[in-house]
Amino acid sequence: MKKLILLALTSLSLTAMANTDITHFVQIRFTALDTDNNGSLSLTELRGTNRGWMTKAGFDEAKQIKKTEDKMTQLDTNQDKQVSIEEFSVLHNK
Ligand SMILES: [Ca+2]
Ligand SMILES: [Ca+2]
Repeated sequence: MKKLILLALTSLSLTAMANTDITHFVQIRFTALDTDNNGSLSLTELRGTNRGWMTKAGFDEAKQIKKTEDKMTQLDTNQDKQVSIEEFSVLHNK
């Protein structure tokens, strides 16, 4: 019985987490990618987000770089060649 309550509580708090704070999730993800901790993502740092699935998809090096540059252009709304957390969060707010 105790175990059941605990389980119910756990799933409740998980649901709450998923609903409340996308921003928190973005923050964690952003910080993980921002390897030089300057508060924005460079093309190289952004490439880290894409390398995994692109390699899996069988894209070669040149195609991966091109795709990452496209992504950068798409996200970098103020065109300073850096993706800020605000720009990055657009990805997760769709
Ligand atoms: Ca950075
Ligand atoms: Ca920017």
